[in-house]
Amino acid sequence: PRSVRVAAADLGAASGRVIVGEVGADTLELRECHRFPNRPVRTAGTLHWDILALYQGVLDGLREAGPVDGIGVDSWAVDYGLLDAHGALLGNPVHYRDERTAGAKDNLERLGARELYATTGLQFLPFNTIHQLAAEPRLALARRLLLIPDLLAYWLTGEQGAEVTNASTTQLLDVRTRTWATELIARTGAGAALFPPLREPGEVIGSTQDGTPVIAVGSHDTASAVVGVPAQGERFAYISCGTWSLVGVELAAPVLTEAGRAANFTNELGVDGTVRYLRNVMGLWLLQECVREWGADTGELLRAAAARPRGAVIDPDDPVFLPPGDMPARIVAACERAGQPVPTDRPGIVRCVVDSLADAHRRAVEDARALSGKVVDVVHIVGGGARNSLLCQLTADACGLPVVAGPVEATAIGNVLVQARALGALDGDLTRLRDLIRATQPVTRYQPSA
Ligand code: LRH
Repeated sequence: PRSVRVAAADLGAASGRVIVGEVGADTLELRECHRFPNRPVRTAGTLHWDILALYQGVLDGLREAGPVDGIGVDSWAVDYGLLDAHGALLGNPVHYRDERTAGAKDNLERLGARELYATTGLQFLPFNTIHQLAAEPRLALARRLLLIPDLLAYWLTGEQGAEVTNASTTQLLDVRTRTWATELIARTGAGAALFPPLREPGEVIGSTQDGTPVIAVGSHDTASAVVGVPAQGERFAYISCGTWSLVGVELAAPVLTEAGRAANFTNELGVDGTVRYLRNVMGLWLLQECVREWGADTGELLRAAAARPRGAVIDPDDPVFLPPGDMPARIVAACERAGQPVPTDRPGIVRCVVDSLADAHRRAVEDARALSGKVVDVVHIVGGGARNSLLCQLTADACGLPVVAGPVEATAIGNVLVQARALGALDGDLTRLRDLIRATQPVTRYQPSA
């Protein structure tokens, strides 16, 4: 097997990056070429993604990367661009945190919550694509819907398609067959032709103008992050911890039980035919929004919070925390509503956020074990949250399990490795890819304190 050099474009809710990975049979080296902010823009009351700025950021990063053997794109899930009959974009993609999905619960009841779960296996989140489409004024003008990474791949190659791991987050996919749920799509009023042919990670999408192949990866960032978990064996849970904490286990087949639906557990599709059985926990969004409001330094806040005792604990998954803005005040109000001691300063609020997240991590890990029957001996934390030593230690304590933290760039690593395998630099299954990550990337271990 030869070694390859590939570029991973990874767009998160807070920032985007292009990372070059050099991969051989026993080597994995990463270099960040470019990082750029992702700043949503509100116009005429609607919150949008600045998609052209993000695409420009990807192009700048690819230029910086120089010649590569492949390019892979991943991003956050559920959001999309609509194209007209000429393939032109119909307006800026709307942000999943926009309030247009206020009627999502009604839409869920209209479609039948149980039936929807039986087909799609997806937890209720108000911003699932299926609910966004119910509030989509441009639908009648649209000929194609492309999810964000598919839209960027289309601009790079001219080819339209839907990568399956991300398509599974639309709630319009049949989780058992990994194909579009055509009957369900018909019931939403959207035409079947809106949805392009599906592709699996590892397929070549097309090539850029200069002839570089663009390769489908787990284009849902969380799918790539789970590939990037440096686990040994099967008995692990993962927390992909960034703006969201995605907490769950990897399974060979979906779990479509009523208990799982009631616990709001989701069956998202993973790379190599796997299922990501997980729950969305609100994640570092709570902290990011406090930091944005205060204009403060995250590291200093966390050090100050670590010196405080455990105080107020709230439910971080309360939908009141979903929209942007005014986060410290909303956290204080939640403490009051819950009859908790009310934090009076910034370190107190941060401590409350971190304790609340650690508890939510524990609930999700316990539910994942109980609902799937999977044995869990260790919890892996990957993504930006792996840097947050207070959160990692409190999660180990809450779960009563060792936590292995890192890599921070697990998503880009998953993206890089799926490309490298498709190009022939590696062979084997996810275990083989994870062995390589374990052999090359440092991690930090946290033991639960008694
Ligand atoms: C994390 C993520 C998550 C989705 C959310 C919309 O970036 O992709 O898995 O639920 O964004």
